[in-house]
Amino acid sequence: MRLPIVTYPDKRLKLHSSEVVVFDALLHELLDNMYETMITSNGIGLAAIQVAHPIRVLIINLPDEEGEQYPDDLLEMINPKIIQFEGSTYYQEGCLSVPGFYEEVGRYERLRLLYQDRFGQEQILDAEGLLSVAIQHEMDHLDGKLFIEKISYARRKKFEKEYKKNQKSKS
Ligand code: QAP
Ligand code: CO
Repeated sequence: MRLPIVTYPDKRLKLHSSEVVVFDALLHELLDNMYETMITSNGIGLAAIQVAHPIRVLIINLPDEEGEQYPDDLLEMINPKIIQFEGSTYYQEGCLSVPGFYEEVGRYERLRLLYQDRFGQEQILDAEGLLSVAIQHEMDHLDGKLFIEKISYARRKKFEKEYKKNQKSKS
């Protein structure tokens, strides 16, 4: 089932998401619904809070070199924690909760993280490049942060003006 996406400036996006302690069929259903929602919205990453569930769950499905997304490449991360990071990188980010806006954001280049899979099993992962960027973007959602809060003041003001203008022309 496709779920409605919570969009900026909805205050729910500022919520701190809670740790997941129960890894049951309801969690699996949420993960499956998040996947359908992300794919049908042309997304590559989604956090549970973006579909109104304030729990520490995120999914990422990066396209391959040909730009194709495969379900086999889906990463489901529950209660992720960064245990090591190094370097820095800039990437033009977007977000399903801030449709139509893209901006350069600074991130760590490489990460090592711990997380749990849908069955509660502990996993360890080394990530770099786009995967590292996507993980940091989605993990920020778990702490109520959006990528637009990481851009410069001048760009943020420009964003707010343009975004409000677009909202008006839609309604
Ligand atoms: C987060 O972003 C991310 O504005 C995922 O009209 C950001 O899936 C991962 C999207 C940067 C890696 C690097 C945005 C779709 C999707 C839009 C997304 C839009 C339609 C964004
Ligand atoms: Co986002």
